[in-house]
Order: sequence, then structure tokens, then C-alpha cells
Amino acid sequence: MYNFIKYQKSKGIAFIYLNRPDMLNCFNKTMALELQEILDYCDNDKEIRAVLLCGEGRAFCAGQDLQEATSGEFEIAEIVRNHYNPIINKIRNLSKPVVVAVNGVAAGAGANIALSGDIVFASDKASFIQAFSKIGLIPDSGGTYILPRLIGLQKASALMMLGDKLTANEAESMGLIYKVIEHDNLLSTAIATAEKLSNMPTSALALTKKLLNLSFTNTLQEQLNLEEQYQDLAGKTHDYQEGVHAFLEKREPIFRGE
Ligand code: T3D
Repeated sequence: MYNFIKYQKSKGIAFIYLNRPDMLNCFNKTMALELQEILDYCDNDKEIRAVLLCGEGRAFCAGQDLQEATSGEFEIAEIVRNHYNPIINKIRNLSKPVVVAVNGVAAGAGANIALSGDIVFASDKASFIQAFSKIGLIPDSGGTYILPRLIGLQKASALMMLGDKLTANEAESMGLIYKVIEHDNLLSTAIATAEKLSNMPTSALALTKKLLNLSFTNTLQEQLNLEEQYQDLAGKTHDYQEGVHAFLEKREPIFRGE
């Protein structure tokens, strides 16, 4: 049982709901540490082959709990180092795909945690705010890394400096997220996607994610070398054998994730 997160595992999928709806699911220390623990669990549990992250209530997440941040209990650097940096590292390095369903406003660290997912859907009622500049902070939670890579330097600069609210449709057309979904269909779409992923060749997806993580910093040659190495690994999996045989036998493959 967790205090500020609802967690459930079912049919190969880990369902994670940020759960402080009265405060728009903003992060206090407990919630940040709980999310870290669950992400570790998802990484280590072989039965889990896809993760779904969503918010309870009308928001996805309003970032750092500003009451806690100003309580004098914590240094700001400590919050970033111990709460957000590990969350982003754990999501980006998780060996299973992370589907994010942004059900409402995603602000500050909440926006950047959403954007660190592998496949990000947003409700047509959702919005994204790089809220940091409005309170005199710099964008954290990997925002200065991921946002320019998603939408380019110019748009990232404007969003981060102005702190403007972006609608879900604007976010989709800029390339911030994968797709906008009608609010009432958001969860079912995200769950169907997680279900699909949980039946796919998990090892190959994990290797794909590693390659994508490195693709903006490696040279072409380094990336080609890694593709050779990882294809060799993928080619030695059960799921490769199964995928090829299923194709040749004109049937649906049954992947084990190995
Ligand atoms: O230590 C550090 O700070 C370093 C780490 C930084 C990481 C960060 O995330 S910095 C950015 C922090 N987040 C923000 O600045 C966003 C603050 N929230 C807002 O701007 C607005 O709440 C929203 C635009 C997200 C939503 O607006 P709206 O009008 O839909 O809702 P609301 O009325 O503002 O909020 C509803 C309640 O949630 C309200 O409480 P109340 O009046 O009902 O008792 C509000 O105070 C509370 N709430 C929302 N966000 C936070 C919060 N309480 C504490 N911290 C919050 N971040």
C-alpha cells in the first residue's frame, strides 16, 4: 500500500496513478520516493512488460508541492537530486515501455515527467506548462534535455522562458506528445496500447529504448556499432525465433518477452 500512489499489476501491465488529487497530484517527498520504489519494482519484475502512468482526478501532476518546498525542511538541490533526477533516470532506463496518459494539467516537474515516457497520450482537456520561470526556477526533471530534442531549441526556449500553457492539440502538433485523445477515451486507449506492448518482444523494445536514449549524443558510427551489437542480442532471443516462425507460418506470434 502506498500513501500517494495507486499501484496495481494486472496481466503484464503495471498501472501507476499519481494520487493526491486535491493538490493536483503535486509531488511531496513521500510520493516521489514511492514512485521511485514502484519504478524499480517494475524494472525488476519479469511479469511486468509495460507500465502505464496516469494521474487521479482532474490533473496529471502540478509538479513540486510548493508548500513542502517552502517549508524549510529541504534544500532545493536536495529535492532535485533525490526526488526528480532518480525518477527521470528510472523512467528513461526502465527496461519496459512506459505509456503516459496525461489526463489533465501537467505543470513543472509534472510536465517533464510526463514527457519522459516512451509513448505519451494526452486528453483533449490536458495542458502542459513549463511553470518553472513563473516562480523563478529553471526547468528541471530532464526538461532542458528532452524538450529541445522533442520540439527544437526555439520552441523549447519560448515555452520554458514564457511559461505559457500549451493545449494538448498544440502539444501534439509541436511533437511534444504522440497523440491527443478524446478525454473519455484516454484511459482505454492508453490501456490498449500498454496491453499491446505487454505482448510484444520486450527485450527488443528495451534495446530499442536504449538506442533511442543514446541517439542524440552518439555519432552515426557509434550508433551503427550499437545497432550491430544490439541486433545480435535481439537475434538470440526466443522472441526473434518466434516472430520469424510465426511470419513464415502465417500465424500470430506468441512473444514471451525473452
Ligand atoms: O524545490 C523545488 O521547488 C524544486 C523543484 C521544482 C520542480 C517543480 O515542479 S517547480 C514547479 C512547481 N509547480 C508549479 O509552479 C505549478 C503550480 N500550480 C499551478 O500553477 C496551478 O495549480 C495549475 C496551473 C497547475 C492548475 O491551476 P488550476 O487553476 O486548475 O488549479 P488551482 O486552483 O491552482 O489548484 C488546485 C489546488 O491545488 C489549490 O489548492 P486549494 O486552493 O484548493 O487548497 C492549489 O494551491 C493546489 N496546488 C496546485 N499546484 C500546487 C498546489 N499546491 C502545492 N504545490 C503545487 N505545485
